[in-house]
Amino acid sequence: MTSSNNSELQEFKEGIDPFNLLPLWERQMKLMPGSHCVPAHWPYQTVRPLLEKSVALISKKEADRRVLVMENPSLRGSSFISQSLYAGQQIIMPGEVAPSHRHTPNALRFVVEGEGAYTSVDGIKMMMRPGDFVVTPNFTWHDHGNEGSQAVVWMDGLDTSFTSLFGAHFRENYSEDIYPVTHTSHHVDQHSESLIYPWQSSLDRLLQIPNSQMDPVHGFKLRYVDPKTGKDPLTTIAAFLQMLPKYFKGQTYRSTEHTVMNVAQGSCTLELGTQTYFLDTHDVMVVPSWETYRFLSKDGAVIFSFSDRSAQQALGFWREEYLID
Ligand code: GTQ
Repeated sequence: MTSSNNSELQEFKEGIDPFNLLPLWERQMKLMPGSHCVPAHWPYQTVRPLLEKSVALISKKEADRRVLVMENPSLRGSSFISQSLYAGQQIIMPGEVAPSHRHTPNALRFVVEGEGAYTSVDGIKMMMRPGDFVVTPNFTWHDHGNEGSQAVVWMDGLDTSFTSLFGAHFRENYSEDIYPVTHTSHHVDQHSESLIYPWQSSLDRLLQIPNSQMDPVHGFKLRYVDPKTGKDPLTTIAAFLQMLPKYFKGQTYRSTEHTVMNVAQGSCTLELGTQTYFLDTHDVMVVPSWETYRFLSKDGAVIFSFSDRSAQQALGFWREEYLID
């Protein structure tokens, strides 16, 4: 190609710009896996005192939901922890109520600490305990309350980024604070089935996995499945519980999903790219798409996580790779 051709081409590119056109051939080969968000870590030791402080500064009523949003450092202003996921830490004090509303995004809760709180989904009131995983399917009415004597903290996970992407974010408040309760559940029954996954039974299932089925990357890992549909509990989000045994030294791995981890018990080290993170109990970590990582754990750990794998698999995009160290 001659240089006159090159300058003609340059001129051409500039000439088409006002028509909102651009040459695909300059861009196509640059598309590859990986994401615009970055790995980030929220130690509970940092977050917990700040939640406490927010309690003193704003009432639940004023706040509606008293939540500290965990926003990805490279997506400031978006309120998202990754391009595809939202995560927040919610605190509710004894006697408080978070008023009923509904919205198109799907939501999940993972209870971090405290007893006596409930979440009510379309009138099914479910008492929650630490480690419980609770689902709020899209457009169901939900309010939360704390009838106990302790502060209760849980992590919220939502797929708000999908409703934003599709321009389909609808929300409305219920006419009263509390949606009429039709059923109260202290344990899983036919009403709450597929909405609450209690900690103890999930942990028991995890501990029953034979040693021979330990994964070299993830240790012992289970994916939550909706007992009614056999599918992921949320249309976009998959959720997991995994256990790294003591002295675990994992193999390196990457996948196209964005994962939010919450350490339920114990601690571990996460080597991610060139960085090393020490994840203590209740810490939150976000791992972006296609970042290589591996787990190490001296004392053992149980980790709850959620990711956009459900949406990616439904769309046929999801890929994973076990890397040779
Ligand atoms: O508790 O309903 O963190 O609607 C963000 C949006 C929590 C909730 C969040 C919500 C909620």
